[in-house]
Amino acid sequence: MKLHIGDKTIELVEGDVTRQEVDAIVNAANSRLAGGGGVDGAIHRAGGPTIMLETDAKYPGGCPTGTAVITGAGNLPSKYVIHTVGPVWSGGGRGESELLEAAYRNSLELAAENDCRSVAFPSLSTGAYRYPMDQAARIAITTAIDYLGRHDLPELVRFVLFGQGAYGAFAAALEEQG
Ligand code: AR6
Repeated sequence: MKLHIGDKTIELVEGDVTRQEVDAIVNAANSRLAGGGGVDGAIHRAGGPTIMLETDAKYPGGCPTGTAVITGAGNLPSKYVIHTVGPVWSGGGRGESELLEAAYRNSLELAAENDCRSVAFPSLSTGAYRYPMDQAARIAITTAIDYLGRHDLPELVRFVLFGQGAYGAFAAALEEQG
């Protein structure tokens, strides 16, 4: 499923973010950049040890929730991995929506600064961090639409959703906005 915004595109696919041939893929990391399960585990497994060596060397202080950092992509087909940290869901009253929006926005900004034309995101915060999928999908889609409408890069944002539930939530959010 696709939405065109001028000459920009938002695309939804079901699949594995580590397999995407785009300029940058986004990692759903933790604030210590310590690696973990879910997308983070898959990226470090498929990309190899150079990614963690680079985060350790360049970002020893980690990456606070809502911010993003960039590294090379090791053995992955993309050029870069953008590591961002979404919020842990704790009921919605602790600034979770603003932090999730910031994680998407700062990742898009970092992609643009690094001349990335195409970026693939997983659904941030909706696994181990338990953010409700429907609400997270709406934030992801509205933030991407807003960003693409106001900037030259990236030109393509692809959301790579794991399973039909995630795909359905993002498709509903895209239809709501499209
Ligand atoms: N491709 C696309 N989506 C995936 C993939 C994949 N290969 N693997 C899982 N998902 P999570 P979070 C989906 O837990 O909630 C880690 O341990 C998954 O179904 O990866 O932001 C980190 O180190 C879910 O919908 O990220 C952190 O400690 C979504 O991606 C913590 O988990 C995000 O799930 C971050 O938690």
